[in-house]
Amino acid sequence: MSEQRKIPRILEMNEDLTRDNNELAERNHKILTSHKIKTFDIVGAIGAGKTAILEKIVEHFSKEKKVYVICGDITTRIDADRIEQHGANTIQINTGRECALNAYHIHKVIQSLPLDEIDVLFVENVGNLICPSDFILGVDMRILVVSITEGEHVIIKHPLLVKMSEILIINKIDLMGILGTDLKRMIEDAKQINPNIKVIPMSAKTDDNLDLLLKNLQI
Ligand SMILES: Nc1nc2c(ncn2[C@@H]2O[C@H](COP(=O)(O)OP(=O)(O)O)[C@@H](O)[C@H]2O)c(=O)[nH]1
Ligand SMILES: [Mg+2]
Repeated sequence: MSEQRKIPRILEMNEDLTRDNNELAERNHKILTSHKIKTFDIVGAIGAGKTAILEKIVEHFSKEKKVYVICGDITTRIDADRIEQHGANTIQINTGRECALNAYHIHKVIQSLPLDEIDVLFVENVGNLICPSDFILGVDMRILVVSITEGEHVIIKHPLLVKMSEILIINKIDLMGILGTDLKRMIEDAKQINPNIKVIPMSAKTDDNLDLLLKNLQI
Protein backbone atom coordinates (compact mmCIF):
# COMPACT_ATOMS: atom_id res chain seq x y z
CA MET A 1 0.00 0.00 0.00
CA SER A 2 1.41 3.38 -0.96
CA GLU A 3 2.34 5.58 1.93
CA GLN A 4 -0.31 8.15 2.45
CA ARG A 5 0.88 11.72 1.94
CA LYS A 6 0.75 13.64 5.16
CA ILE A 7 -1.21 16.80 4.61
CA PRO A 8 -1.14 19.07 7.63
CA ARG A 9 -4.59 19.85 8.86
CA ILE A 10 -3.59 23.29 10.06
CA LEU A 11 -1.19 25.60 8.24
CA GLU A 12 0.41 28.02 10.67
CA MET A 13 0.84 30.87 8.17
CA ASN A 14 0.59 33.49 10.83
CA GLU A 15 3.76 32.31 12.58
CA ASP A 16 5.79 32.55 9.35
CA LEU A 17 4.41 35.99 8.59
CA THR A 18 5.19 37.23 12.08
CA ARG A 19 8.75 35.82 11.90
CA ASP A 20 9.42 37.47 8.53
CA ASN A 21 7.97 40.74 9.78
CA ASN A 22 10.08 40.62 12.96
CA GLU A 23 13.27 40.04 10.96
CA LEU A 24 12.55 42.95 8.67
CA ALA A 25 11.63 45.13 11.67
CA GLU A 26 15.05 44.36 13.15
CA ARG A 27 16.70 45.46 9.91
CA ASN A 28 14.63 48.65 9.91
CA HIS A 29 15.74 49.39 13.45
CA LYS A 30 19.40 48.85 12.58
CA ILE A 31 19.16 51.19 9.59
CA LEU A 32 17.33 53.89 11.55
CA THR A 33 19.63 53.78 14.59
CA SER A 34 22.72 53.79 12.37
CA HIS A 35 21.45 57.18 11.14
CA LYS A 36 20.83 58.26 14.77
CA ILE A 37 17.08 58.68 14.18
CA LYS A 38 14.76 58.42 17.15
CA THR A 39 11.63 56.51 16.12
CA PHE A 40 8.07 56.11 17.42
CA ASP A 41 5.02 54.09 16.36
CA ILE A 42 1.71 55.64 17.45
CA VAL A 43 -1.19 53.20 17.54
CA GLY A 44 -4.81 53.49 18.60
CA ALA A 45 -8.41 53.39 17.39
CA ILE A 46 -9.85 55.76 14.80
CA GLY A 47 -10.65 59.05 16.51
CA ALA A 48 -8.59 58.47 19.68
CA GLY A 49 -6.56 61.60 18.90
CA LYS A 50 -3.35 60.23 17.32
CA THR A 51 -3.16 62.98 14.70
CA ALA A 52 -4.14 65.71 17.17
CA ILE A 53 -1.35 64.57 19.52
CA LEU A 54 1.15 64.37 16.66
CA GLU A 55 0.25 67.91 15.63
CA LYS A 56 1.24 69.08 19.14
CA ILE A 57 4.42 67.00 19.26
CA VAL A 58 5.54 68.15 15.81
CA GLU A 59 4.74 71.78 16.62
CA HIS A 60 7.03 71.54 19.65
CA PHE A 61 10.00 69.64 18.24
CA SER A 62 10.14 70.87 14.65
CA LYS A 63 11.57 74.20 15.82
CA GLU A 64 14.86 72.48 16.71
CA LYS A 65 14.78 69.07 15.03
CA LYS A 66 14.10 67.64 11.61
CA VAL A 67 10.89 65.70 12.14
CA TYR A 68 9.44 63.26 9.64
CA VAL A 69 6.05 61.57 9.92
CA ILE A 70 4.81 58.47 8.11
CA CYS A 71 1.01 58.30 8.20
CA GLY A 72 -0.78 55.03 7.61
CA ASP A 73 -4.38 55.04 6.47
CA ILE A 74 -6.68 52.93 4.37
CA THR A 75 -7.15 55.85 1.99
CA THR A 76 -6.69 59.69 1.83
CA ARG A 77 -3.82 61.93 3.02
CA ILE A 78 -5.92 64.00 5.39
CA ASP A 79 -3.77 63.26 8.47
CA ALA A 80 -0.48 63.82 6.65
CA ASP A 81 -1.72 67.21 5.41
CA ARG A 82 -2.83 68.18 8.94
CA ILE A 83 0.54 67.25 10.44
CA GLU A 84 2.55 68.94 7.70
CA GLN A 85 1.06 72.29 8.67
CA HIS A 86 2.97 72.02 11.97
CA GLY A 87 6.43 71.83 10.48
CA ALA A 88 7.18 68.18 9.67
CA ASN A 89 7.69 66.50 6.34
CA THR A 90 5.22 63.69 5.84
CA ILE A 91 4.52 60.72 3.66
CA GLN A 92 1.21 58.93 3.50
CA ILE A 93 0.98 55.18 3.05
CA ASN A 94 -2.43 54.09 1.85
CA THR A 95 -2.74 50.45 2.84
CA GLY A 96 -5.93 49.74 0.88
CA ARG A 97 -7.43 46.81 2.76
CA GLU A 98 -4.72 46.27 5.36
CA CYS A 99 -5.63 47.27 8.89
CA ALA A 100 -2.08 47.97 10.12
CA LEU A 101 1.28 49.07 8.82
CA ASN A 102 3.95 46.38 8.81
CA ALA A 103 7.75 46.31 8.70
CA TYR A 104 7.71 45.96 4.90
CA HIS A 105 5.80 49.24 4.47
CA ILE A 106 8.35 51.03 6.66
CA HIS A 107 11.28 49.36 4.88
CA LYS A 108 9.99 50.58 1.51
CA VAL A 109 9.55 54.14 2.77
CA ILE A 110 12.90 54.49 4.53
CA GLN A 111 14.69 53.42 1.35
CA SER A 112 13.45 56.62 -0.27
CA LEU A 113 14.05 59.01 2.65
CA PRO A 114 17.04 61.34 3.18
CA LEU A 115 17.90 59.55 6.45
CA ASP A 116 20.94 61.72 7.24
CA GLU A 117 18.67 64.76 7.34
CA ILE A 118 16.13 63.31 9.80
CA ASP A 119 16.37 63.49 13.61
CA VAL A 120 13.02 62.08 14.65
CA LEU A 121 10.62 59.78 12.81
CA PHE A 122 7.03 59.23 13.89
CA VAL A 123 4.67 56.67 12.42
CA GLU A 124 0.94 57.17 12.81
CA ASN A 125 -0.35 53.66 12.37
CA VAL A 126 -3.70 52.77 10.78
CA GLY A 127 -6.56 53.45 13.23
CA ASN A 128 -7.14 50.06 14.82
CA LEU A 129 -6.69 48.50 18.25
CA ILE A 130 -6.17 44.90 17.14
CA CYS A 131 -4.17 44.49 13.91
CA PRO A 132 -1.05 46.53 14.90
CA SER A 133 -0.28 44.01 17.66
CA ASP A 134 0.69 41.49 14.94
CA PHE A 135 3.29 43.72 13.31
CA ILE A 136 6.19 45.48 14.96
CA LEU A 137 7.84 48.06 12.71
CA GLY A 138 11.36 48.40 14.10
CA VAL A 139 10.97 51.61 16.10
CA ASP A 140 12.42 52.63 19.49
CA MET A 141 9.13 53.24 21.25
CA ARG A 142 5.50 52.31 20.76
CA ILE A 143 2.87 54.72 22.04
CA LEU A 144 -0.69 53.50 22.49
CA VAL A 145 -3.38 56.19 22.39
CA VAL A 146 -6.83 55.54 23.81
CA SER A 147 -9.39 58.16 24.79
CA ILE A 148 -11.92 58.28 27.60
CA THR A 149 -14.68 58.36 24.96
CA GLU A 150 -13.87 54.69 24.26
CA GLY A 151 -15.01 53.74 27.79
CA GLU A 152 -13.08 52.38 30.79
CA HIS A 153 -12.95 48.82 29.43
CA VAL A 154 -10.92 49.68 26.37
CA ILE A 155 -7.65 48.80 28.16
CA ILE A 156 -8.65 45.41 29.53
CA LYS A 157 -10.15 44.45 26.16
CA HIS A 158 -6.89 45.10 24.29
CA PRO A 159 -4.14 43.63 26.47
CA LEU A 160 -1.77 42.78 23.61
CA LEU A 161 -1.21 46.36 22.53
CA VAL A 162 -0.89 47.46 26.17
CA LYS A 163 1.78 44.79 26.69
CA MET A 164 3.71 45.89 23.59
CA SER A 165 3.76 49.62 24.33
CA GLU A 166 6.13 51.80 26.35
CA ILE A 167 3.70 54.71 26.77
CA LEU A 168 -0.08 54.70 27.15
CA ILE A 169 -1.82 58.02 26.50
CA ILE A 170 -5.35 58.30 27.84
CA ASN A 171 -6.58 61.23 25.78
CA LYS A 172 -9.52 63.65 25.94
CA ILE A 173 -9.51 64.08 29.72
CA ASP A 174 -11.06 67.52 29.10
CA LEU A 175 -14.32 65.61 28.53
CA MET A 176 -14.22 63.92 31.94
CA GLY A 177 -16.93 66.16 33.40
CA ILE A 178 -19.38 65.08 30.68
CA LEU A 179 -18.48 61.39 30.39
CA GLY A 180 -17.45 60.41 33.90
CA THR A 181 -15.27 57.57 32.61
CA ASP A 182 -13.48 55.63 35.36
CA LEU A 183 -9.93 56.85 34.72
CA LYS A 184 -8.55 55.18 37.85
CA ARG A 185 -9.79 51.83 36.58
CA MET A 186 -8.11 52.40 33.20
CA ILE A 187 -4.77 53.20 34.84
CA GLU A 188 -4.99 50.20 37.19
CA ASP A 189 -5.84 47.84 34.32
CA ALA A 190 -2.91 49.13 32.26
CA LYS A 191 -0.47 48.71 35.15
CA GLN A 192 -1.74 45.20 35.82
CA ILE A 193 -1.24 44.17 32.17
CA ASN A 194 2.11 45.96 31.81
CA PRO A 195 3.70 47.19 35.08
CA ASN A 196 6.40 49.03 33.08
CA ILE A 197 4.08 51.10 30.94
CA LYS A 198 4.13 54.87 31.50
CA VAL A 199 0.53 56.11 31.65
CA ILE A 200 -0.16 59.71 30.64
CA PRO A 201 -3.73 61.02 30.94
CA MET A 202 -3.83 64.13 28.75
CA SER A 203 -5.83 66.37 26.47
CA ALA A 204 -4.70 67.31 22.99
CA LYS A 205 -7.43 69.95 23.07
CA THR A 206 -6.45 71.83 26.26
CA ASP A 207 -2.77 70.67 26.34
CA ASP A 208 -3.27 69.23 29.83
CA ASN A 209 -0.19 67.06 30.56
CA LEU A 210 1.27 67.71 27.10
CA ASP A 211 4.53 68.71 28.85
CA LEU A 212 4.69 65.34 30.58
CA LEU A 213 4.29 63.54 27.27
CA LEU A 214 6.98 65.64 25.56
CA LYS A 215 9.38 64.91 28.43
CA ASN A 216 8.74 61.18 28.28
CA LEU A 217 9.53 60.97 24.57
CA GLN A 218 13.19 61.56 25.53
CA ILE A 219 13.95 63.36 22.27
N1 LIG B 1 -12.28 67.05 23.31
C1 LIG B 1 -11.20 66.54 22.75
N2 LIG B 1 -11.21 66.22 21.45
C2 LIG B 1 -10.07 65.69 20.90
C3 LIG B 1 -8.89 65.48 21.66
N3 LIG B 1 -7.97 64.95 20.83
C4 LIG B 1 -8.55 64.83 19.63
N4 LIG B 1 -9.82 65.28 19.65
C5 LIG B 1 -10.80 65.31 18.57
O1 LIG B 1 -11.13 63.95 18.24
C6 LIG B 1 -11.31 63.81 16.84
C7 LIG B 1 -10.37 62.73 16.31
O2 LIG B 1 -9.03 63.17 16.47
P1 LIG B 1 -7.86 62.67 15.51
O3 LIG B 1 -6.61 63.29 15.98
O4 LIG B 1 -8.23 62.85 14.08
O5 LIG B 1 -7.88 61.10 15.86
P2 LIG B 1 -7.09 59.87 15.16
O6 LIG B 1 -8.09 59.20 14.26
O7 LIG B 1 -6.69 58.99 16.28
O8 LIG B 1 -5.91 60.44 14.43
C8 LIG B 1 -11.07 65.17 16.23
O9 LIG B 1 -12.31 65.80 16.06
C9 LIG B 1 -10.23 65.89 17.29
O10 LIG B 1 -10.40 67.30 17.27
C10 LIG B 1 -8.91 65.85 23.04
O11 LIG B 1 -7.94 65.70 23.79
N5 LIG B 1 -10.09 66.36 23.53
MG1 LIG C 1 -5.31 60.18 12.45
